[in-house]
Amino acid sequence: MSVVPRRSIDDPGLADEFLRLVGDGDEYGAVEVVTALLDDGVAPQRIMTELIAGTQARVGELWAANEWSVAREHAATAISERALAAVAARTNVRPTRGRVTIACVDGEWHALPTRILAEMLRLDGWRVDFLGANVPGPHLITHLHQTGPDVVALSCMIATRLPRAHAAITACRAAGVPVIAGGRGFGPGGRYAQVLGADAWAAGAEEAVRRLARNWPPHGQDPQLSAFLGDDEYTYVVRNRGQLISTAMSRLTDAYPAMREYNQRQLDSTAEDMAHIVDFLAAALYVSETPIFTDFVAWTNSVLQARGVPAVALRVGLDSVRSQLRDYPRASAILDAGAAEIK
Ligand code: B12
Repeated sequence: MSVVPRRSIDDPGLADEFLRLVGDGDEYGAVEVVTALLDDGVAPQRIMTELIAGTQARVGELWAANEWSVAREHAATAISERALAAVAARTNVRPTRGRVTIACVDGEWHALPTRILAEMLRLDGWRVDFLGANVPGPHLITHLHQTGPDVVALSCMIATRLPRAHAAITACRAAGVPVIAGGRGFGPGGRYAQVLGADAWAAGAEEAVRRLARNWPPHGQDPQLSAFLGDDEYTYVVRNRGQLISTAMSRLTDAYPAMREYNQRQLDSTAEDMAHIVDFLAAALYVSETPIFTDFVAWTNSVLQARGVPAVALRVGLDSVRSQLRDYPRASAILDAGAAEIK
């Protein structure tokens, strides 16, 4: 009789093996690993939060360090999704708790973290309506009216989506459904979630499971509800987004002559970076939190440096937006704080 070695999630080398499988596009291999772990009695929750989520974080680091291409990251994520689906297919828990709607805010494409959350809540006995990526606010509200959930779990992984998250949170609460927020877009410790009026925040799926199992809905102090936090500076930046980006692009070409040699792909990605500068600035103005912008600049600086782009290019990019916003003191101060991040 052959003895198949038992697999433990704590095996040294397992995380590297799984990373290699997703990085090589080995879908069957990745599914075999998670299936073998389930066969050996490893809790599905641990496979999802430790192995799959942990691997995705490493995928992100490899992409940011320019070691993996965007295509390799996309392929790896698709395989992680497949492995997650294989784990979910092996579990079957009858709902014993309430009903939860899970959605990514408008313009938010990071669906995998919410998929993990969905499976974790299902395993804890929730009936889950998983709406996935990029859910426009009005459609979310229609869904709530049709299904009557006890809670909405709203994800925002990128801070640029915070104004939309605020609109969604406000609309859900106005429809009488409390909101738990999550995702790194809500900032360290979820501090922006509180500013935007969410009823609760959780750092990850495990914490969300615990949070929703106890004392839900929350009976704490009602956070202040306001439909809109933007001021005239925020409104100006959002209304003139296209103009700010295109003017910045032409000023950038004058100030940074190396750009004249750029091919179309390089020009496109520079335009994308300029768009991010404007969008993160708008989010920082909306929430009145400079760190939203400074964290983004520090992160962009490291990503660009990993790709051999000199720091001066980002500095010039910030200047070319700032010179258009001289009459806007809050925006200028945020841009200055961003520039100070570029070492
Ligand atoms: C895969 C991926 C993508 C894929 C997503 C595909 C998909 N189907 O999900 C695609 C290609 C679409 C993508 C696009 C972008 N991405 Co991306 N992406 C990632 C990556 C590599 C993995 C994401 C993931 O699955 N993580 C695994 C999960 C499980 O990790 P987690 O965050 O710990 O998840 C927990 C919590 O977030 C929490 N949670 C999440 N939502 C909610 C909701 C509730 C209610 C609760 C309670 C909890 C909760 O629970 C989760 C489970 O425990 C991350 C890197 C990373 N470290 O995460 C970057 C990352 C998130 N992306 C990033 C960026 C910048 C982008 C882009 C802007 C890139 C670009 N230049 O276009 C775009 C933005 C698209 C958009 N508007 O949404 C940055 C964000 C940095 C920042 N400044 O905030 C990251 C961190 C990469 C990096 N290392 O820098 N991305």
